[in-house]
Amino acid sequence: MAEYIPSPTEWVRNQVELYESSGGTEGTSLNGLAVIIVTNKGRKTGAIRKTPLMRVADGDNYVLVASRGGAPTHPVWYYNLQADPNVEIRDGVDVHSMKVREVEDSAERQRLWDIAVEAFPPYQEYQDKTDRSIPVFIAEPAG
Ligand code: F42
Repeated sequence: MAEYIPSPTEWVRNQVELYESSGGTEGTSLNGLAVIIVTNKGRKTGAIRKTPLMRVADGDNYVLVASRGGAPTHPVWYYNLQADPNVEIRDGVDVHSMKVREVEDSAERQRLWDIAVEAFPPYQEYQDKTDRSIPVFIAEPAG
């Protein structure tokens, strides 16, 4: 069983800890907006990594936005998902096995981007402040 390595960012690590230790009944939001936790595999360490993201649902799918607050570089979990698309998504008390793919088609990306900005308007501000094209993944049930 791979080991879990917590985020080095304290507020993130603390949110994961509260969310998971409460079985998804606490720590499930940020500024009143729903948060999910994406469990992914470290592409270098093979470790279990847990990444909270804003909850953006598209039917049974989730839209994962690698915004990192509009930083000039991608969050490193982006590379984890590229290396291993098999993730678990905790959405409140529910945990789903899912498979992610980066959205390349521009029409699909625009549709999903609009849904994401509707759910969390700051995404647009983040995109406006960086030349980096913020990657969008769609997570679909692993079937
Ligand atoms: N981040 C977003 O990008 N989008 C969101 O919608 C979002 C919402 C959100 C809500 C609540 C919350 O608490 C946090 C939220 N975040 C959101 C922040 C998000 O959870 C991440 O903290 C942030 O995106 C940065 O991701 P990161 O993967 O770059 O984190 C860094 C700080 C990190 O964990 N670095 C580790 C370290 O030791 O420096 C390494 C992590 C890692 O995965 N290492 C890989 C491995 O093998 O283990 C190697 C990765 C590589 O290739 O280098």
